[in-house]
Amino acid sequence: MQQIASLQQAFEKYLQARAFNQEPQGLYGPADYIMKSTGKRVRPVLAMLGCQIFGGDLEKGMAVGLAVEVFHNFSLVHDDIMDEAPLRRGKPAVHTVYGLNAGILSGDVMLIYAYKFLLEAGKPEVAAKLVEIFNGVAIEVCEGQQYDVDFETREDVAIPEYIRMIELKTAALIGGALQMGGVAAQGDAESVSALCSFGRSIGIAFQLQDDILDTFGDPAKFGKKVGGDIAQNKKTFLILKAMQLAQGKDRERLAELMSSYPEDEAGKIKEVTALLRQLDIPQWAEALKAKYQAQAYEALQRVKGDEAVKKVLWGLSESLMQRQS
Ligand code: GRG
Repeated sequence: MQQIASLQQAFEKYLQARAFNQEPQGLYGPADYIMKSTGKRVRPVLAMLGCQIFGGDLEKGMAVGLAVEVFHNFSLVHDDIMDEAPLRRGKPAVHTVYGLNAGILSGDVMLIYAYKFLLEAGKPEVAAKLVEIFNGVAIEVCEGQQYDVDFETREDVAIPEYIRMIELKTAALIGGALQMGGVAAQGDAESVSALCSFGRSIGIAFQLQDDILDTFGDPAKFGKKVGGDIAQNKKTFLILKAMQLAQGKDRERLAELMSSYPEDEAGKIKEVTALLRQLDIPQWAEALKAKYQAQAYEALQRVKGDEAVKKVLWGLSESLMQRQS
């Protein structure tokens, strides 16, 4: 999609002029490493489109986008530490290269820079509103992360609880990127709120796709270890639905595997994945994604803004639902 590629390029240029090639290297090196690894830049593009829908200046959308992308990358650094994940975006994770302490401190400074960049996105009254939204989102992301951790050792997680968790952990920031782009452009409150709802629904579907890729993705494309969620006993939708559908011995075996850390991790991943396929879990996950995609479409219809930009946004959301990385 040409429009998206040119927004990504504009953002890369904007980013290069700002973050994080500076001293001391021990602090900024890891931040520079993660920011330069090739993410999809979904959130900055959403912030830019959220701004453009209301006729806002692209520069403001990029400022919001930079804050959001730095925050997102900070959260990835800390998430990989917490999950002991070795890979991110097809490369060794920050803590693998630089160590734990560097990952923690670099992540911390990135969070502070996210605020610094956000304050540059508008005049003081707009910046104050942006910070207020950003604080709400950051708190939600922290809460979602904690639920995610809690769920690893719980055996009674219900699907609506899981959906709420991913809304906090992932969708809040996707909705927030669009909302803050809209606020930077001083869009009308009702439409900005509908845009945020659109982003939240897309964000839930986006995380469901992430869950699908984590188990069924192509290791060469995904950029993270495939099967990581299973290894870690994450109670994703895939597992929760399988626990609902499985019967008898299969159900017992699934529960046993998803509450243990056997030495043969690869064997566990293989066995759980086969059980999920047998229960048609990929189709169930696709159907749930489609439900949130439909909710998103309904919310986008309520946004009063540039129809051409709305079309681009819809195209982007459709391509994200099919993504392989
Ligand atoms: C908010 C203070 C504070 C702390 C953060 C570590 C943590 C608490 C939260 C983790 C949140 C997290 C990592 C959620 C996962 C979101 C997700 C789906 C990431 C993958 O996003 P993509 O596919 O990644 O957009 P790229 O690599 O393209 O940027």
